[in-house]
Amino acid sequence: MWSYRVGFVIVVSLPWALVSAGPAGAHGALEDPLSRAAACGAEGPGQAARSAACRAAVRASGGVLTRAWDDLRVANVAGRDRQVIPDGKLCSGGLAAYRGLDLARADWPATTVRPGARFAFKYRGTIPHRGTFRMYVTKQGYDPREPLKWSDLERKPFLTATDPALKDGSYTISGRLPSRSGRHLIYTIWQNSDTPDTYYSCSDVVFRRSSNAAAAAAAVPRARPVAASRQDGVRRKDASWLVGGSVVLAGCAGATGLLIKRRRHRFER
Ligand SMILES: [Cu+2]
Repeated sequence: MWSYRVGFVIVVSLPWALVSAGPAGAHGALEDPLSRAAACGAEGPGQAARSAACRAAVRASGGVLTRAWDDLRVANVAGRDRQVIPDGKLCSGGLAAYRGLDLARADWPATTVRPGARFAFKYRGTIPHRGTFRMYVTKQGYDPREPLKWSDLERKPFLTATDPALKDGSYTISGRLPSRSGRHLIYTIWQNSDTPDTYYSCSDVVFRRSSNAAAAAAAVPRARPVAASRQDGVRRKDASWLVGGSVVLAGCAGATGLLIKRRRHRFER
């Protein structure tokens, strides 16, 4: 009977342990077109993460940006983004821990895209939520060397999606890119409906008409590196725990951790 109970505890708590083996407090960011946070975070594509812009951003922000690139969220905004998030701080959501993302520079890792083309936007969901995505583009004449202001963005989103499907760990939002030329910024707002949080993402893009766009885009690795590495990270940790032989301990700790995390996630701030 006793061993039956132990077995039950292991079976029930192991999946929880796997979930909580992932990084604490993690939720998402735009990965295609690559956002600044996803580029510069611990799991960003190497070339982008090593860029001068990312190094400067990490220096300015401290460790949080690297560790928690997918946790850029502000509670209780409830659609009042323009009132709550100050001009010049759009990319950090006004959060000091992410201030490096606001650096006004023209060399952020950028994804080359074709104006007006169909595009499958991918938003990595490290912890799934319900909610609405709104994507804005900068007006023609945008200057990346100036701090980003609300007035730099078009008033209306060029694309919105509510509860898009989560596939292979990413929300895919199919739509059409706006018509622009040169370097621009796509600003993504993800307003949750199942938490009080709103997430903010800045993606640098270069609109180019020529079909050489694909070659130029290769300068920045696309979605896969971000998407794959987190999964792998979780599995590796999980395996080492098993090898370590502390399955029961891990299960119980995991279950407790998940409960605590769930509570924190729902009620913090
Ligand atoms: Cu979350």
